[in-house]
Amino acid sequence: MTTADVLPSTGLAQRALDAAVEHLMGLRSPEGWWKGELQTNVTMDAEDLLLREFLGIRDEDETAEAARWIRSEQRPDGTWANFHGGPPDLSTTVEAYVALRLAGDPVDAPHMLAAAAFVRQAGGVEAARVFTRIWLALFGQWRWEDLPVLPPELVFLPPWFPLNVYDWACWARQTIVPLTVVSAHRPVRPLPFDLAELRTGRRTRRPPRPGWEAGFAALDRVLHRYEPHAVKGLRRAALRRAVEWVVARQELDGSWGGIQPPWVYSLIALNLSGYHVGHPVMRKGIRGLDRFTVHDEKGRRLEACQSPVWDTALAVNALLDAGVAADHPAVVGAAGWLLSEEIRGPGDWAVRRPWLPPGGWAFEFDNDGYPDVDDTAEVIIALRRTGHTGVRPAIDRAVRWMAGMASRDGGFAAFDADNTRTLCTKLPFCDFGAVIDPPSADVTAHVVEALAHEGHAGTATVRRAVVWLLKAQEPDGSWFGRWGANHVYGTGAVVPALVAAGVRPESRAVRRAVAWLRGHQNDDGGWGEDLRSYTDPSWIGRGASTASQTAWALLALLAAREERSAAVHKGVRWLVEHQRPDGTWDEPYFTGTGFPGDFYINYHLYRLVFPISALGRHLRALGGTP
Ligand code: R01
Repeated sequence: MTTADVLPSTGLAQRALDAAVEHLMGLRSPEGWWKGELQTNVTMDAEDLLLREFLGIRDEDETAEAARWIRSEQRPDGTWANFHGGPPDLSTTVEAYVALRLAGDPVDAPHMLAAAAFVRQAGGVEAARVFTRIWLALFGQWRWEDLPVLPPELVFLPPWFPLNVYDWACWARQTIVPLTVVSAHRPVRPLPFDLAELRTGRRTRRPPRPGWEAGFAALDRVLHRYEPHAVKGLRRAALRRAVEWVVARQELDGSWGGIQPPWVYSLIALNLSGYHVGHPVMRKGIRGLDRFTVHDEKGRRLEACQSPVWDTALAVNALLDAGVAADHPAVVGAAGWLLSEEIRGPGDWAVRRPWLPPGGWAFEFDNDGYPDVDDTAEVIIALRRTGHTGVRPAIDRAVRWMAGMASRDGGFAAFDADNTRTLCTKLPFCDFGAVIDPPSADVTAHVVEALAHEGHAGTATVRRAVVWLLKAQEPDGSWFGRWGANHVYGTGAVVPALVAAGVRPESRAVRRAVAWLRGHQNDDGGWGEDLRSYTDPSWIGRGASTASQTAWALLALLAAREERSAAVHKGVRWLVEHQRPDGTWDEPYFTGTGFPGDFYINYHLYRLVFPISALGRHLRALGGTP
């Protein structure tokens, strides 16, 4: 087959690009930012109802709307998954079922019988994750005695002591501190019904592995015996300190960390600590949830988090890749808005980097205590490319902050430096999600790309990061994707970064990556990687083609100077042929990763911004426009 056989005329690619750009322009907010929905799973919606029930503020209309959404996500077998097309998830199904019971769905309705049957067959609530059983304990449906102990005295451990709160990833830290308060109170606010139909009476959890896990299991038994006798003065002081820690971290929008788990557990912890629902802190927290609520024809649902800074940076980069002029009002408006979002104050990151002046950007509208390296890198790239005057001081502060966030091994993580204490992962409490924030290839790649654009390719920071990336390359030539699915995302991030830093497209590392991408292109010309690849290696690089993953593969191949290859032309053709008449793409599959194995995200803008970047760079490489 010759290249000409698979070459979609550049005219078709250009038309697809123009339509996509027009669609993206139409999604711009009046303030200049972009924000696509951040879709996750129904635990968000179930827990929202449970939170409101616990606080005594649950509203029947809200409940009915949330229940409508939850029912619409149930599959024919009665189960719920954590991502589109995913396997049934026990904990998610338990939580969705409890929420529907709260909404009044009868236990003998077919959809409820099917859900309960699956729960029992999968081991019952006894086998559900710790978070799910905490929700049940709040309502007297699980014994607090049968949950791992998490003492609030944790907040007294100094930052050098193992398992102190700064050893935890920021998202876990902000979740755990309020939960220590909640579990010290052991509250029970009964439900008007029982959940006997979800129990098996069996203990099905795997016994702790010898070593740390077994040690912690023994420690947990000791703590359980200590709990009723907790030294009163110490316990009171610990609770006071934990509550102060939580209150000090509420954001302007009422959230905690801009993410749902710390938010709901902080509201519960404060309520148990004497904060009435009418207290200003509580009111702001509860009202803030409204801004994270989406209403449409399928009902009412909550975003786990919001991504305006991330989406705006990606949108600006996409528009510039498409050849939109830097003085276009959309680019000017976005740059101005991004500048207004710069973080100038301290945050928890300073515990590990106390000498480092602040700077950078967070992912959300309001998460001023938690700028992240990934967003900072993408915003630096976007602002620099606008060439606007006035962006320089913010970029300079961001570059200094970001470079200072290198971990000891030379790689970069999302929120903290040297957050690598694997001991945290061994606690019986930690059966869900990532609880530490070690360096990853995708974040390190974004930093390398940003610093290379800034002319820092020769600095020790970038050289060490490049070495880190080269060492992290998998034997098959790909890179693991921590925050996007999966090796296609990692490889799509690393190859452009290496080339930007001066690694030659002909180098062995880049050639091996190109070979991996070629070897995993689908017959239809696209790329896709199923989220099951995180738990089952046979899925690595395999899955139904999606627009965002096809674009990531193309971005790597284009950086590797493969613009005239059959692989690129077939990939471009996939994008052209699968575009909707309105200029965007359908993408039911989730391609974003919150926590490998446990928590996934469908970023609704990914299907649009990444194809725009890929088509734009493709056309530029072929020497047409722009
Ligand atoms: C969660 C949870 O809901 C959640 C929500 C969002 C994130 C973290 C970082 C970034 C930024 C984006 C989203 N970038 C590093 C990535 C860019 C692509 C993480 C988690 C669920 C359960 C628990 C998130 Br426990 C805690 C949080």
